[in-house]
Amino acid sequence: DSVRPRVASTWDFGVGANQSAWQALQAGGSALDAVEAGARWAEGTLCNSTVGRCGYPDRDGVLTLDASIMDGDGRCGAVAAIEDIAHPVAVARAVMEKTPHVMLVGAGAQQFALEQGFERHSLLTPEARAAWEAWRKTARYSPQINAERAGMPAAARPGNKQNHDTLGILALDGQGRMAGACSTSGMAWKLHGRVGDSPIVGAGLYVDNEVGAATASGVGEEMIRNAASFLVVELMRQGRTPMDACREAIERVVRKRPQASRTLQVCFLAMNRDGEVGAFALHDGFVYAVCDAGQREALLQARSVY
Ligand code: SD4
Repeated sequence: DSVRPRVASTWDFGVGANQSAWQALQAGGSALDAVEAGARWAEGTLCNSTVGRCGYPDRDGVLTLDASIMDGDGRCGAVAAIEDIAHPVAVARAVMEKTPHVMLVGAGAQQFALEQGFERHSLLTPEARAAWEAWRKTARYSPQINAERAGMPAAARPGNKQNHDTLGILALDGQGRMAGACSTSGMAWKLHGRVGDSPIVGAGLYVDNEVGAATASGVGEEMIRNAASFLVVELMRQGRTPMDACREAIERVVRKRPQASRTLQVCFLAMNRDGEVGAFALHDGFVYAVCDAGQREALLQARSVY
């Protein structure tokens, strides 16, 4: 039987990411090419304060980006806290394919990107800088992802009331190969040097062709604490459906930190090797996009604990 290709991405902008990924598949690309194309689209197109060039900066006004990419054979690459490079997911892929390493960070990641021919651009937009300056007036350092970000009320951002927008994308291609990618500017006003879950294999992303793939969005510290995307894949390995695996991982987050879980968001998206997609979130409001030959723009609401 030939496999039915499918792509799934986090949040409402996942529809656009899926379309780019789908085009890559249709052009003969692999699942890996597809997730890179989807993440590149998000990095290059979105102006949403948490992915790529329009991301909000850290506490010191510096925009630092995290990204990872992984395929179903366990090949993976990541960059963390990289500055002034527009496509961190592509650098992550270069780390995977052109170095013996898995992750490069900060100045070293940027140096590698420049050596690979990526261009250096200042990515901080005037809007992001203005938001940072507004935040600095109070400079309350408690980056709660469910709170409206300074200067941007949730109501101004329809369809995304939870207000955190890491792109996580998963793909299955016609040969049955799986891949995933993540790209984010992390949490606004984070401490300089803070790294979230998105570039950490097993936390923000995990892919295993034998089982399936998972990715996450929300407060990355919780994903790291729980090796969460790995956990979701392992739960699928034990026979859970993608949704049940995501739900159980969310329950694990709650059990570990019941108090904190009331005020922060955690969301998982998973796909098994048959292309079945599921999701679950801690709080209401997580949406995800699914694309296959039959449906190109499906946007689904994840169930949640609260
Ligand atoms: C992080 N998981 O860096 C990311 C945050 C996120 O939109 O989802 N932001 O913790």
